[in-house]
Amino acid sequence: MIDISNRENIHIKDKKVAVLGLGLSGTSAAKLANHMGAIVFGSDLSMSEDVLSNSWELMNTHHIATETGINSDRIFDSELWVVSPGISKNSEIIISGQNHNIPIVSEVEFASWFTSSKIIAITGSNGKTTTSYILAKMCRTHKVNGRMAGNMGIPFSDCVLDELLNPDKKTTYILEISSFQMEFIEHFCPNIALYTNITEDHLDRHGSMDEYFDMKMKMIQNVKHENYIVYNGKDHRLVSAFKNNELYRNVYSFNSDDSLFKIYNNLVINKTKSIEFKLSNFKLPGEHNISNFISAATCATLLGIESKHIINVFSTFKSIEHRLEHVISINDVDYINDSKATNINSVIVAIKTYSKPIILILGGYNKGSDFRLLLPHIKSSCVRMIISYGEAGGQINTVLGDAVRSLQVTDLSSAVNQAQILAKPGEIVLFSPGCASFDQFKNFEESGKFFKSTIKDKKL
Ligand code: UMA
Ligand code: ADP
Repeated sequence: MIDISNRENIHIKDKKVAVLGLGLSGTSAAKLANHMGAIVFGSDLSMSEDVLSNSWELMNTHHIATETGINSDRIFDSELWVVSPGISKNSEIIISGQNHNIPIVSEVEFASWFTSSKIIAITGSNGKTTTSYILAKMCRTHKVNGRMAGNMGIPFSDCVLDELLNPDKKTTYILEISSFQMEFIEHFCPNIALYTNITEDHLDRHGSMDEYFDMKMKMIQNVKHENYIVYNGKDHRLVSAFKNNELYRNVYSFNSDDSLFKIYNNLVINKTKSIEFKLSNFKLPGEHNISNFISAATCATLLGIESKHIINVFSTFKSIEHRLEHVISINDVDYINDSKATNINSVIVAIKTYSKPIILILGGYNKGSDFRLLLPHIKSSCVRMIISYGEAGGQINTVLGDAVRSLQVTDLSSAVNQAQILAKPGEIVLFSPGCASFDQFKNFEESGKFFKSTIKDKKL
């Protein structure tokens, strides 16, 4: 077996490395392992078009052996497993790997062995992608080359391989980290770890909030005194984890009294007063996005990024697709695509953002969330009607149906149809599903694109 106990002493050259899962992460990890001289074997249970095409590329372009539609015994003839985030630590295959005493690491852990560039790791239940984009933009200066990677869709292994081929001393990784990616961490140690918030999500995989929180905390299991932790001072779980905790030395909160950035008189101001920025000048809607700007600016300040760059990003950063994205206005009805709102908290912040009457489209595949948590927020918001659809449609209708007018339909197409019929001038149709989209779509991008094209088609 490969000895992975000492990061400086890990050698994979000529060692047998199996990569489990040949989606985005697995394919990239296999290429990185191959580049490092390992004897790589890729294995994926599926025979989907994407997997077959990845497997073909690995075999034909990189001469890496793969198998699809099966995990054969060959994976046990390995000295290390690199696993994709989609494979749970509780799955049968992982348990058998552990029974064979095979060292198992996540793709992010694996990639981190081959770079010494700075890593800013961003996690939380919401705001990871938005904050990563904002921070990456702040980190594009003549001194720093901010590179985004991770859960937003760019495997870390891809970027590390690229860095090995094209070294650049200015590289700083802005890594979006999910709880799935932290299940098998050994040495991963970000220079700055940012926690946006922790609310209910992925309970179908993690089973309980405690387990989900523990996975998020694994991101800092190796931090040293010189590393920084930045956390949301309004999030009670994070406050109790970090406030006055002697385990961690360089801890900064945002959204609290002792933060580097404060909101005063409708301005965002930093401690040294080199930044004073009007809240009304931010181009992203919603209080939660101000929090995203401030948390990114806190990390940028700790990295030594000049104030002028931070201000420049404050004033120019526009929306990201699928997050409170204004699609179109038809007959004075605004259509908003928020398909990335796949948990309850993101729906709460979405409905708080608008002061016009809202027709809210909710539904899809429930990841174990409790829709009752939405009730008080629906009651105090401008939501005048809920249209629910998909696998979770019935559950949503039962839980929220008494609080507000509601209608249950089968699929997203019917939900959009009904919303278009029922919306009056001056109202908003908000697609903020609060669920995953897997029951009818491949992912949130596909459901968001479907929502947008359905509305635009109807306009013609
Ligand atoms: N597989 C097996 N055996 C199993 C389970 C899965 O072979 O027991 C195979 C599947 O057949 C599939 C492959 O593993 O072919 C998929 O691996 P994967 O699900 O890890 O998908 P990747 O394409 O590698 O994408 C992963 C992240 N996916 C998940 O966490 C589920 C992507 O996050 C991420 O963008 C990508 O790595 C690059 O880093 C997606 C996601 O949904 C967007 N993340 C969750 C979220 O944001 O809520 C956490
Ligand atoms: P993530 O990558 O954590 O899923 P995104 O930035 O992609 O986060 O946003 C996902 C959803 O959460 C969107 O609907 C967005 O409007 C909402 N959101 C963004 N930032 C925050 C935040 N700080 N707190 C709560 N919700 C947020």
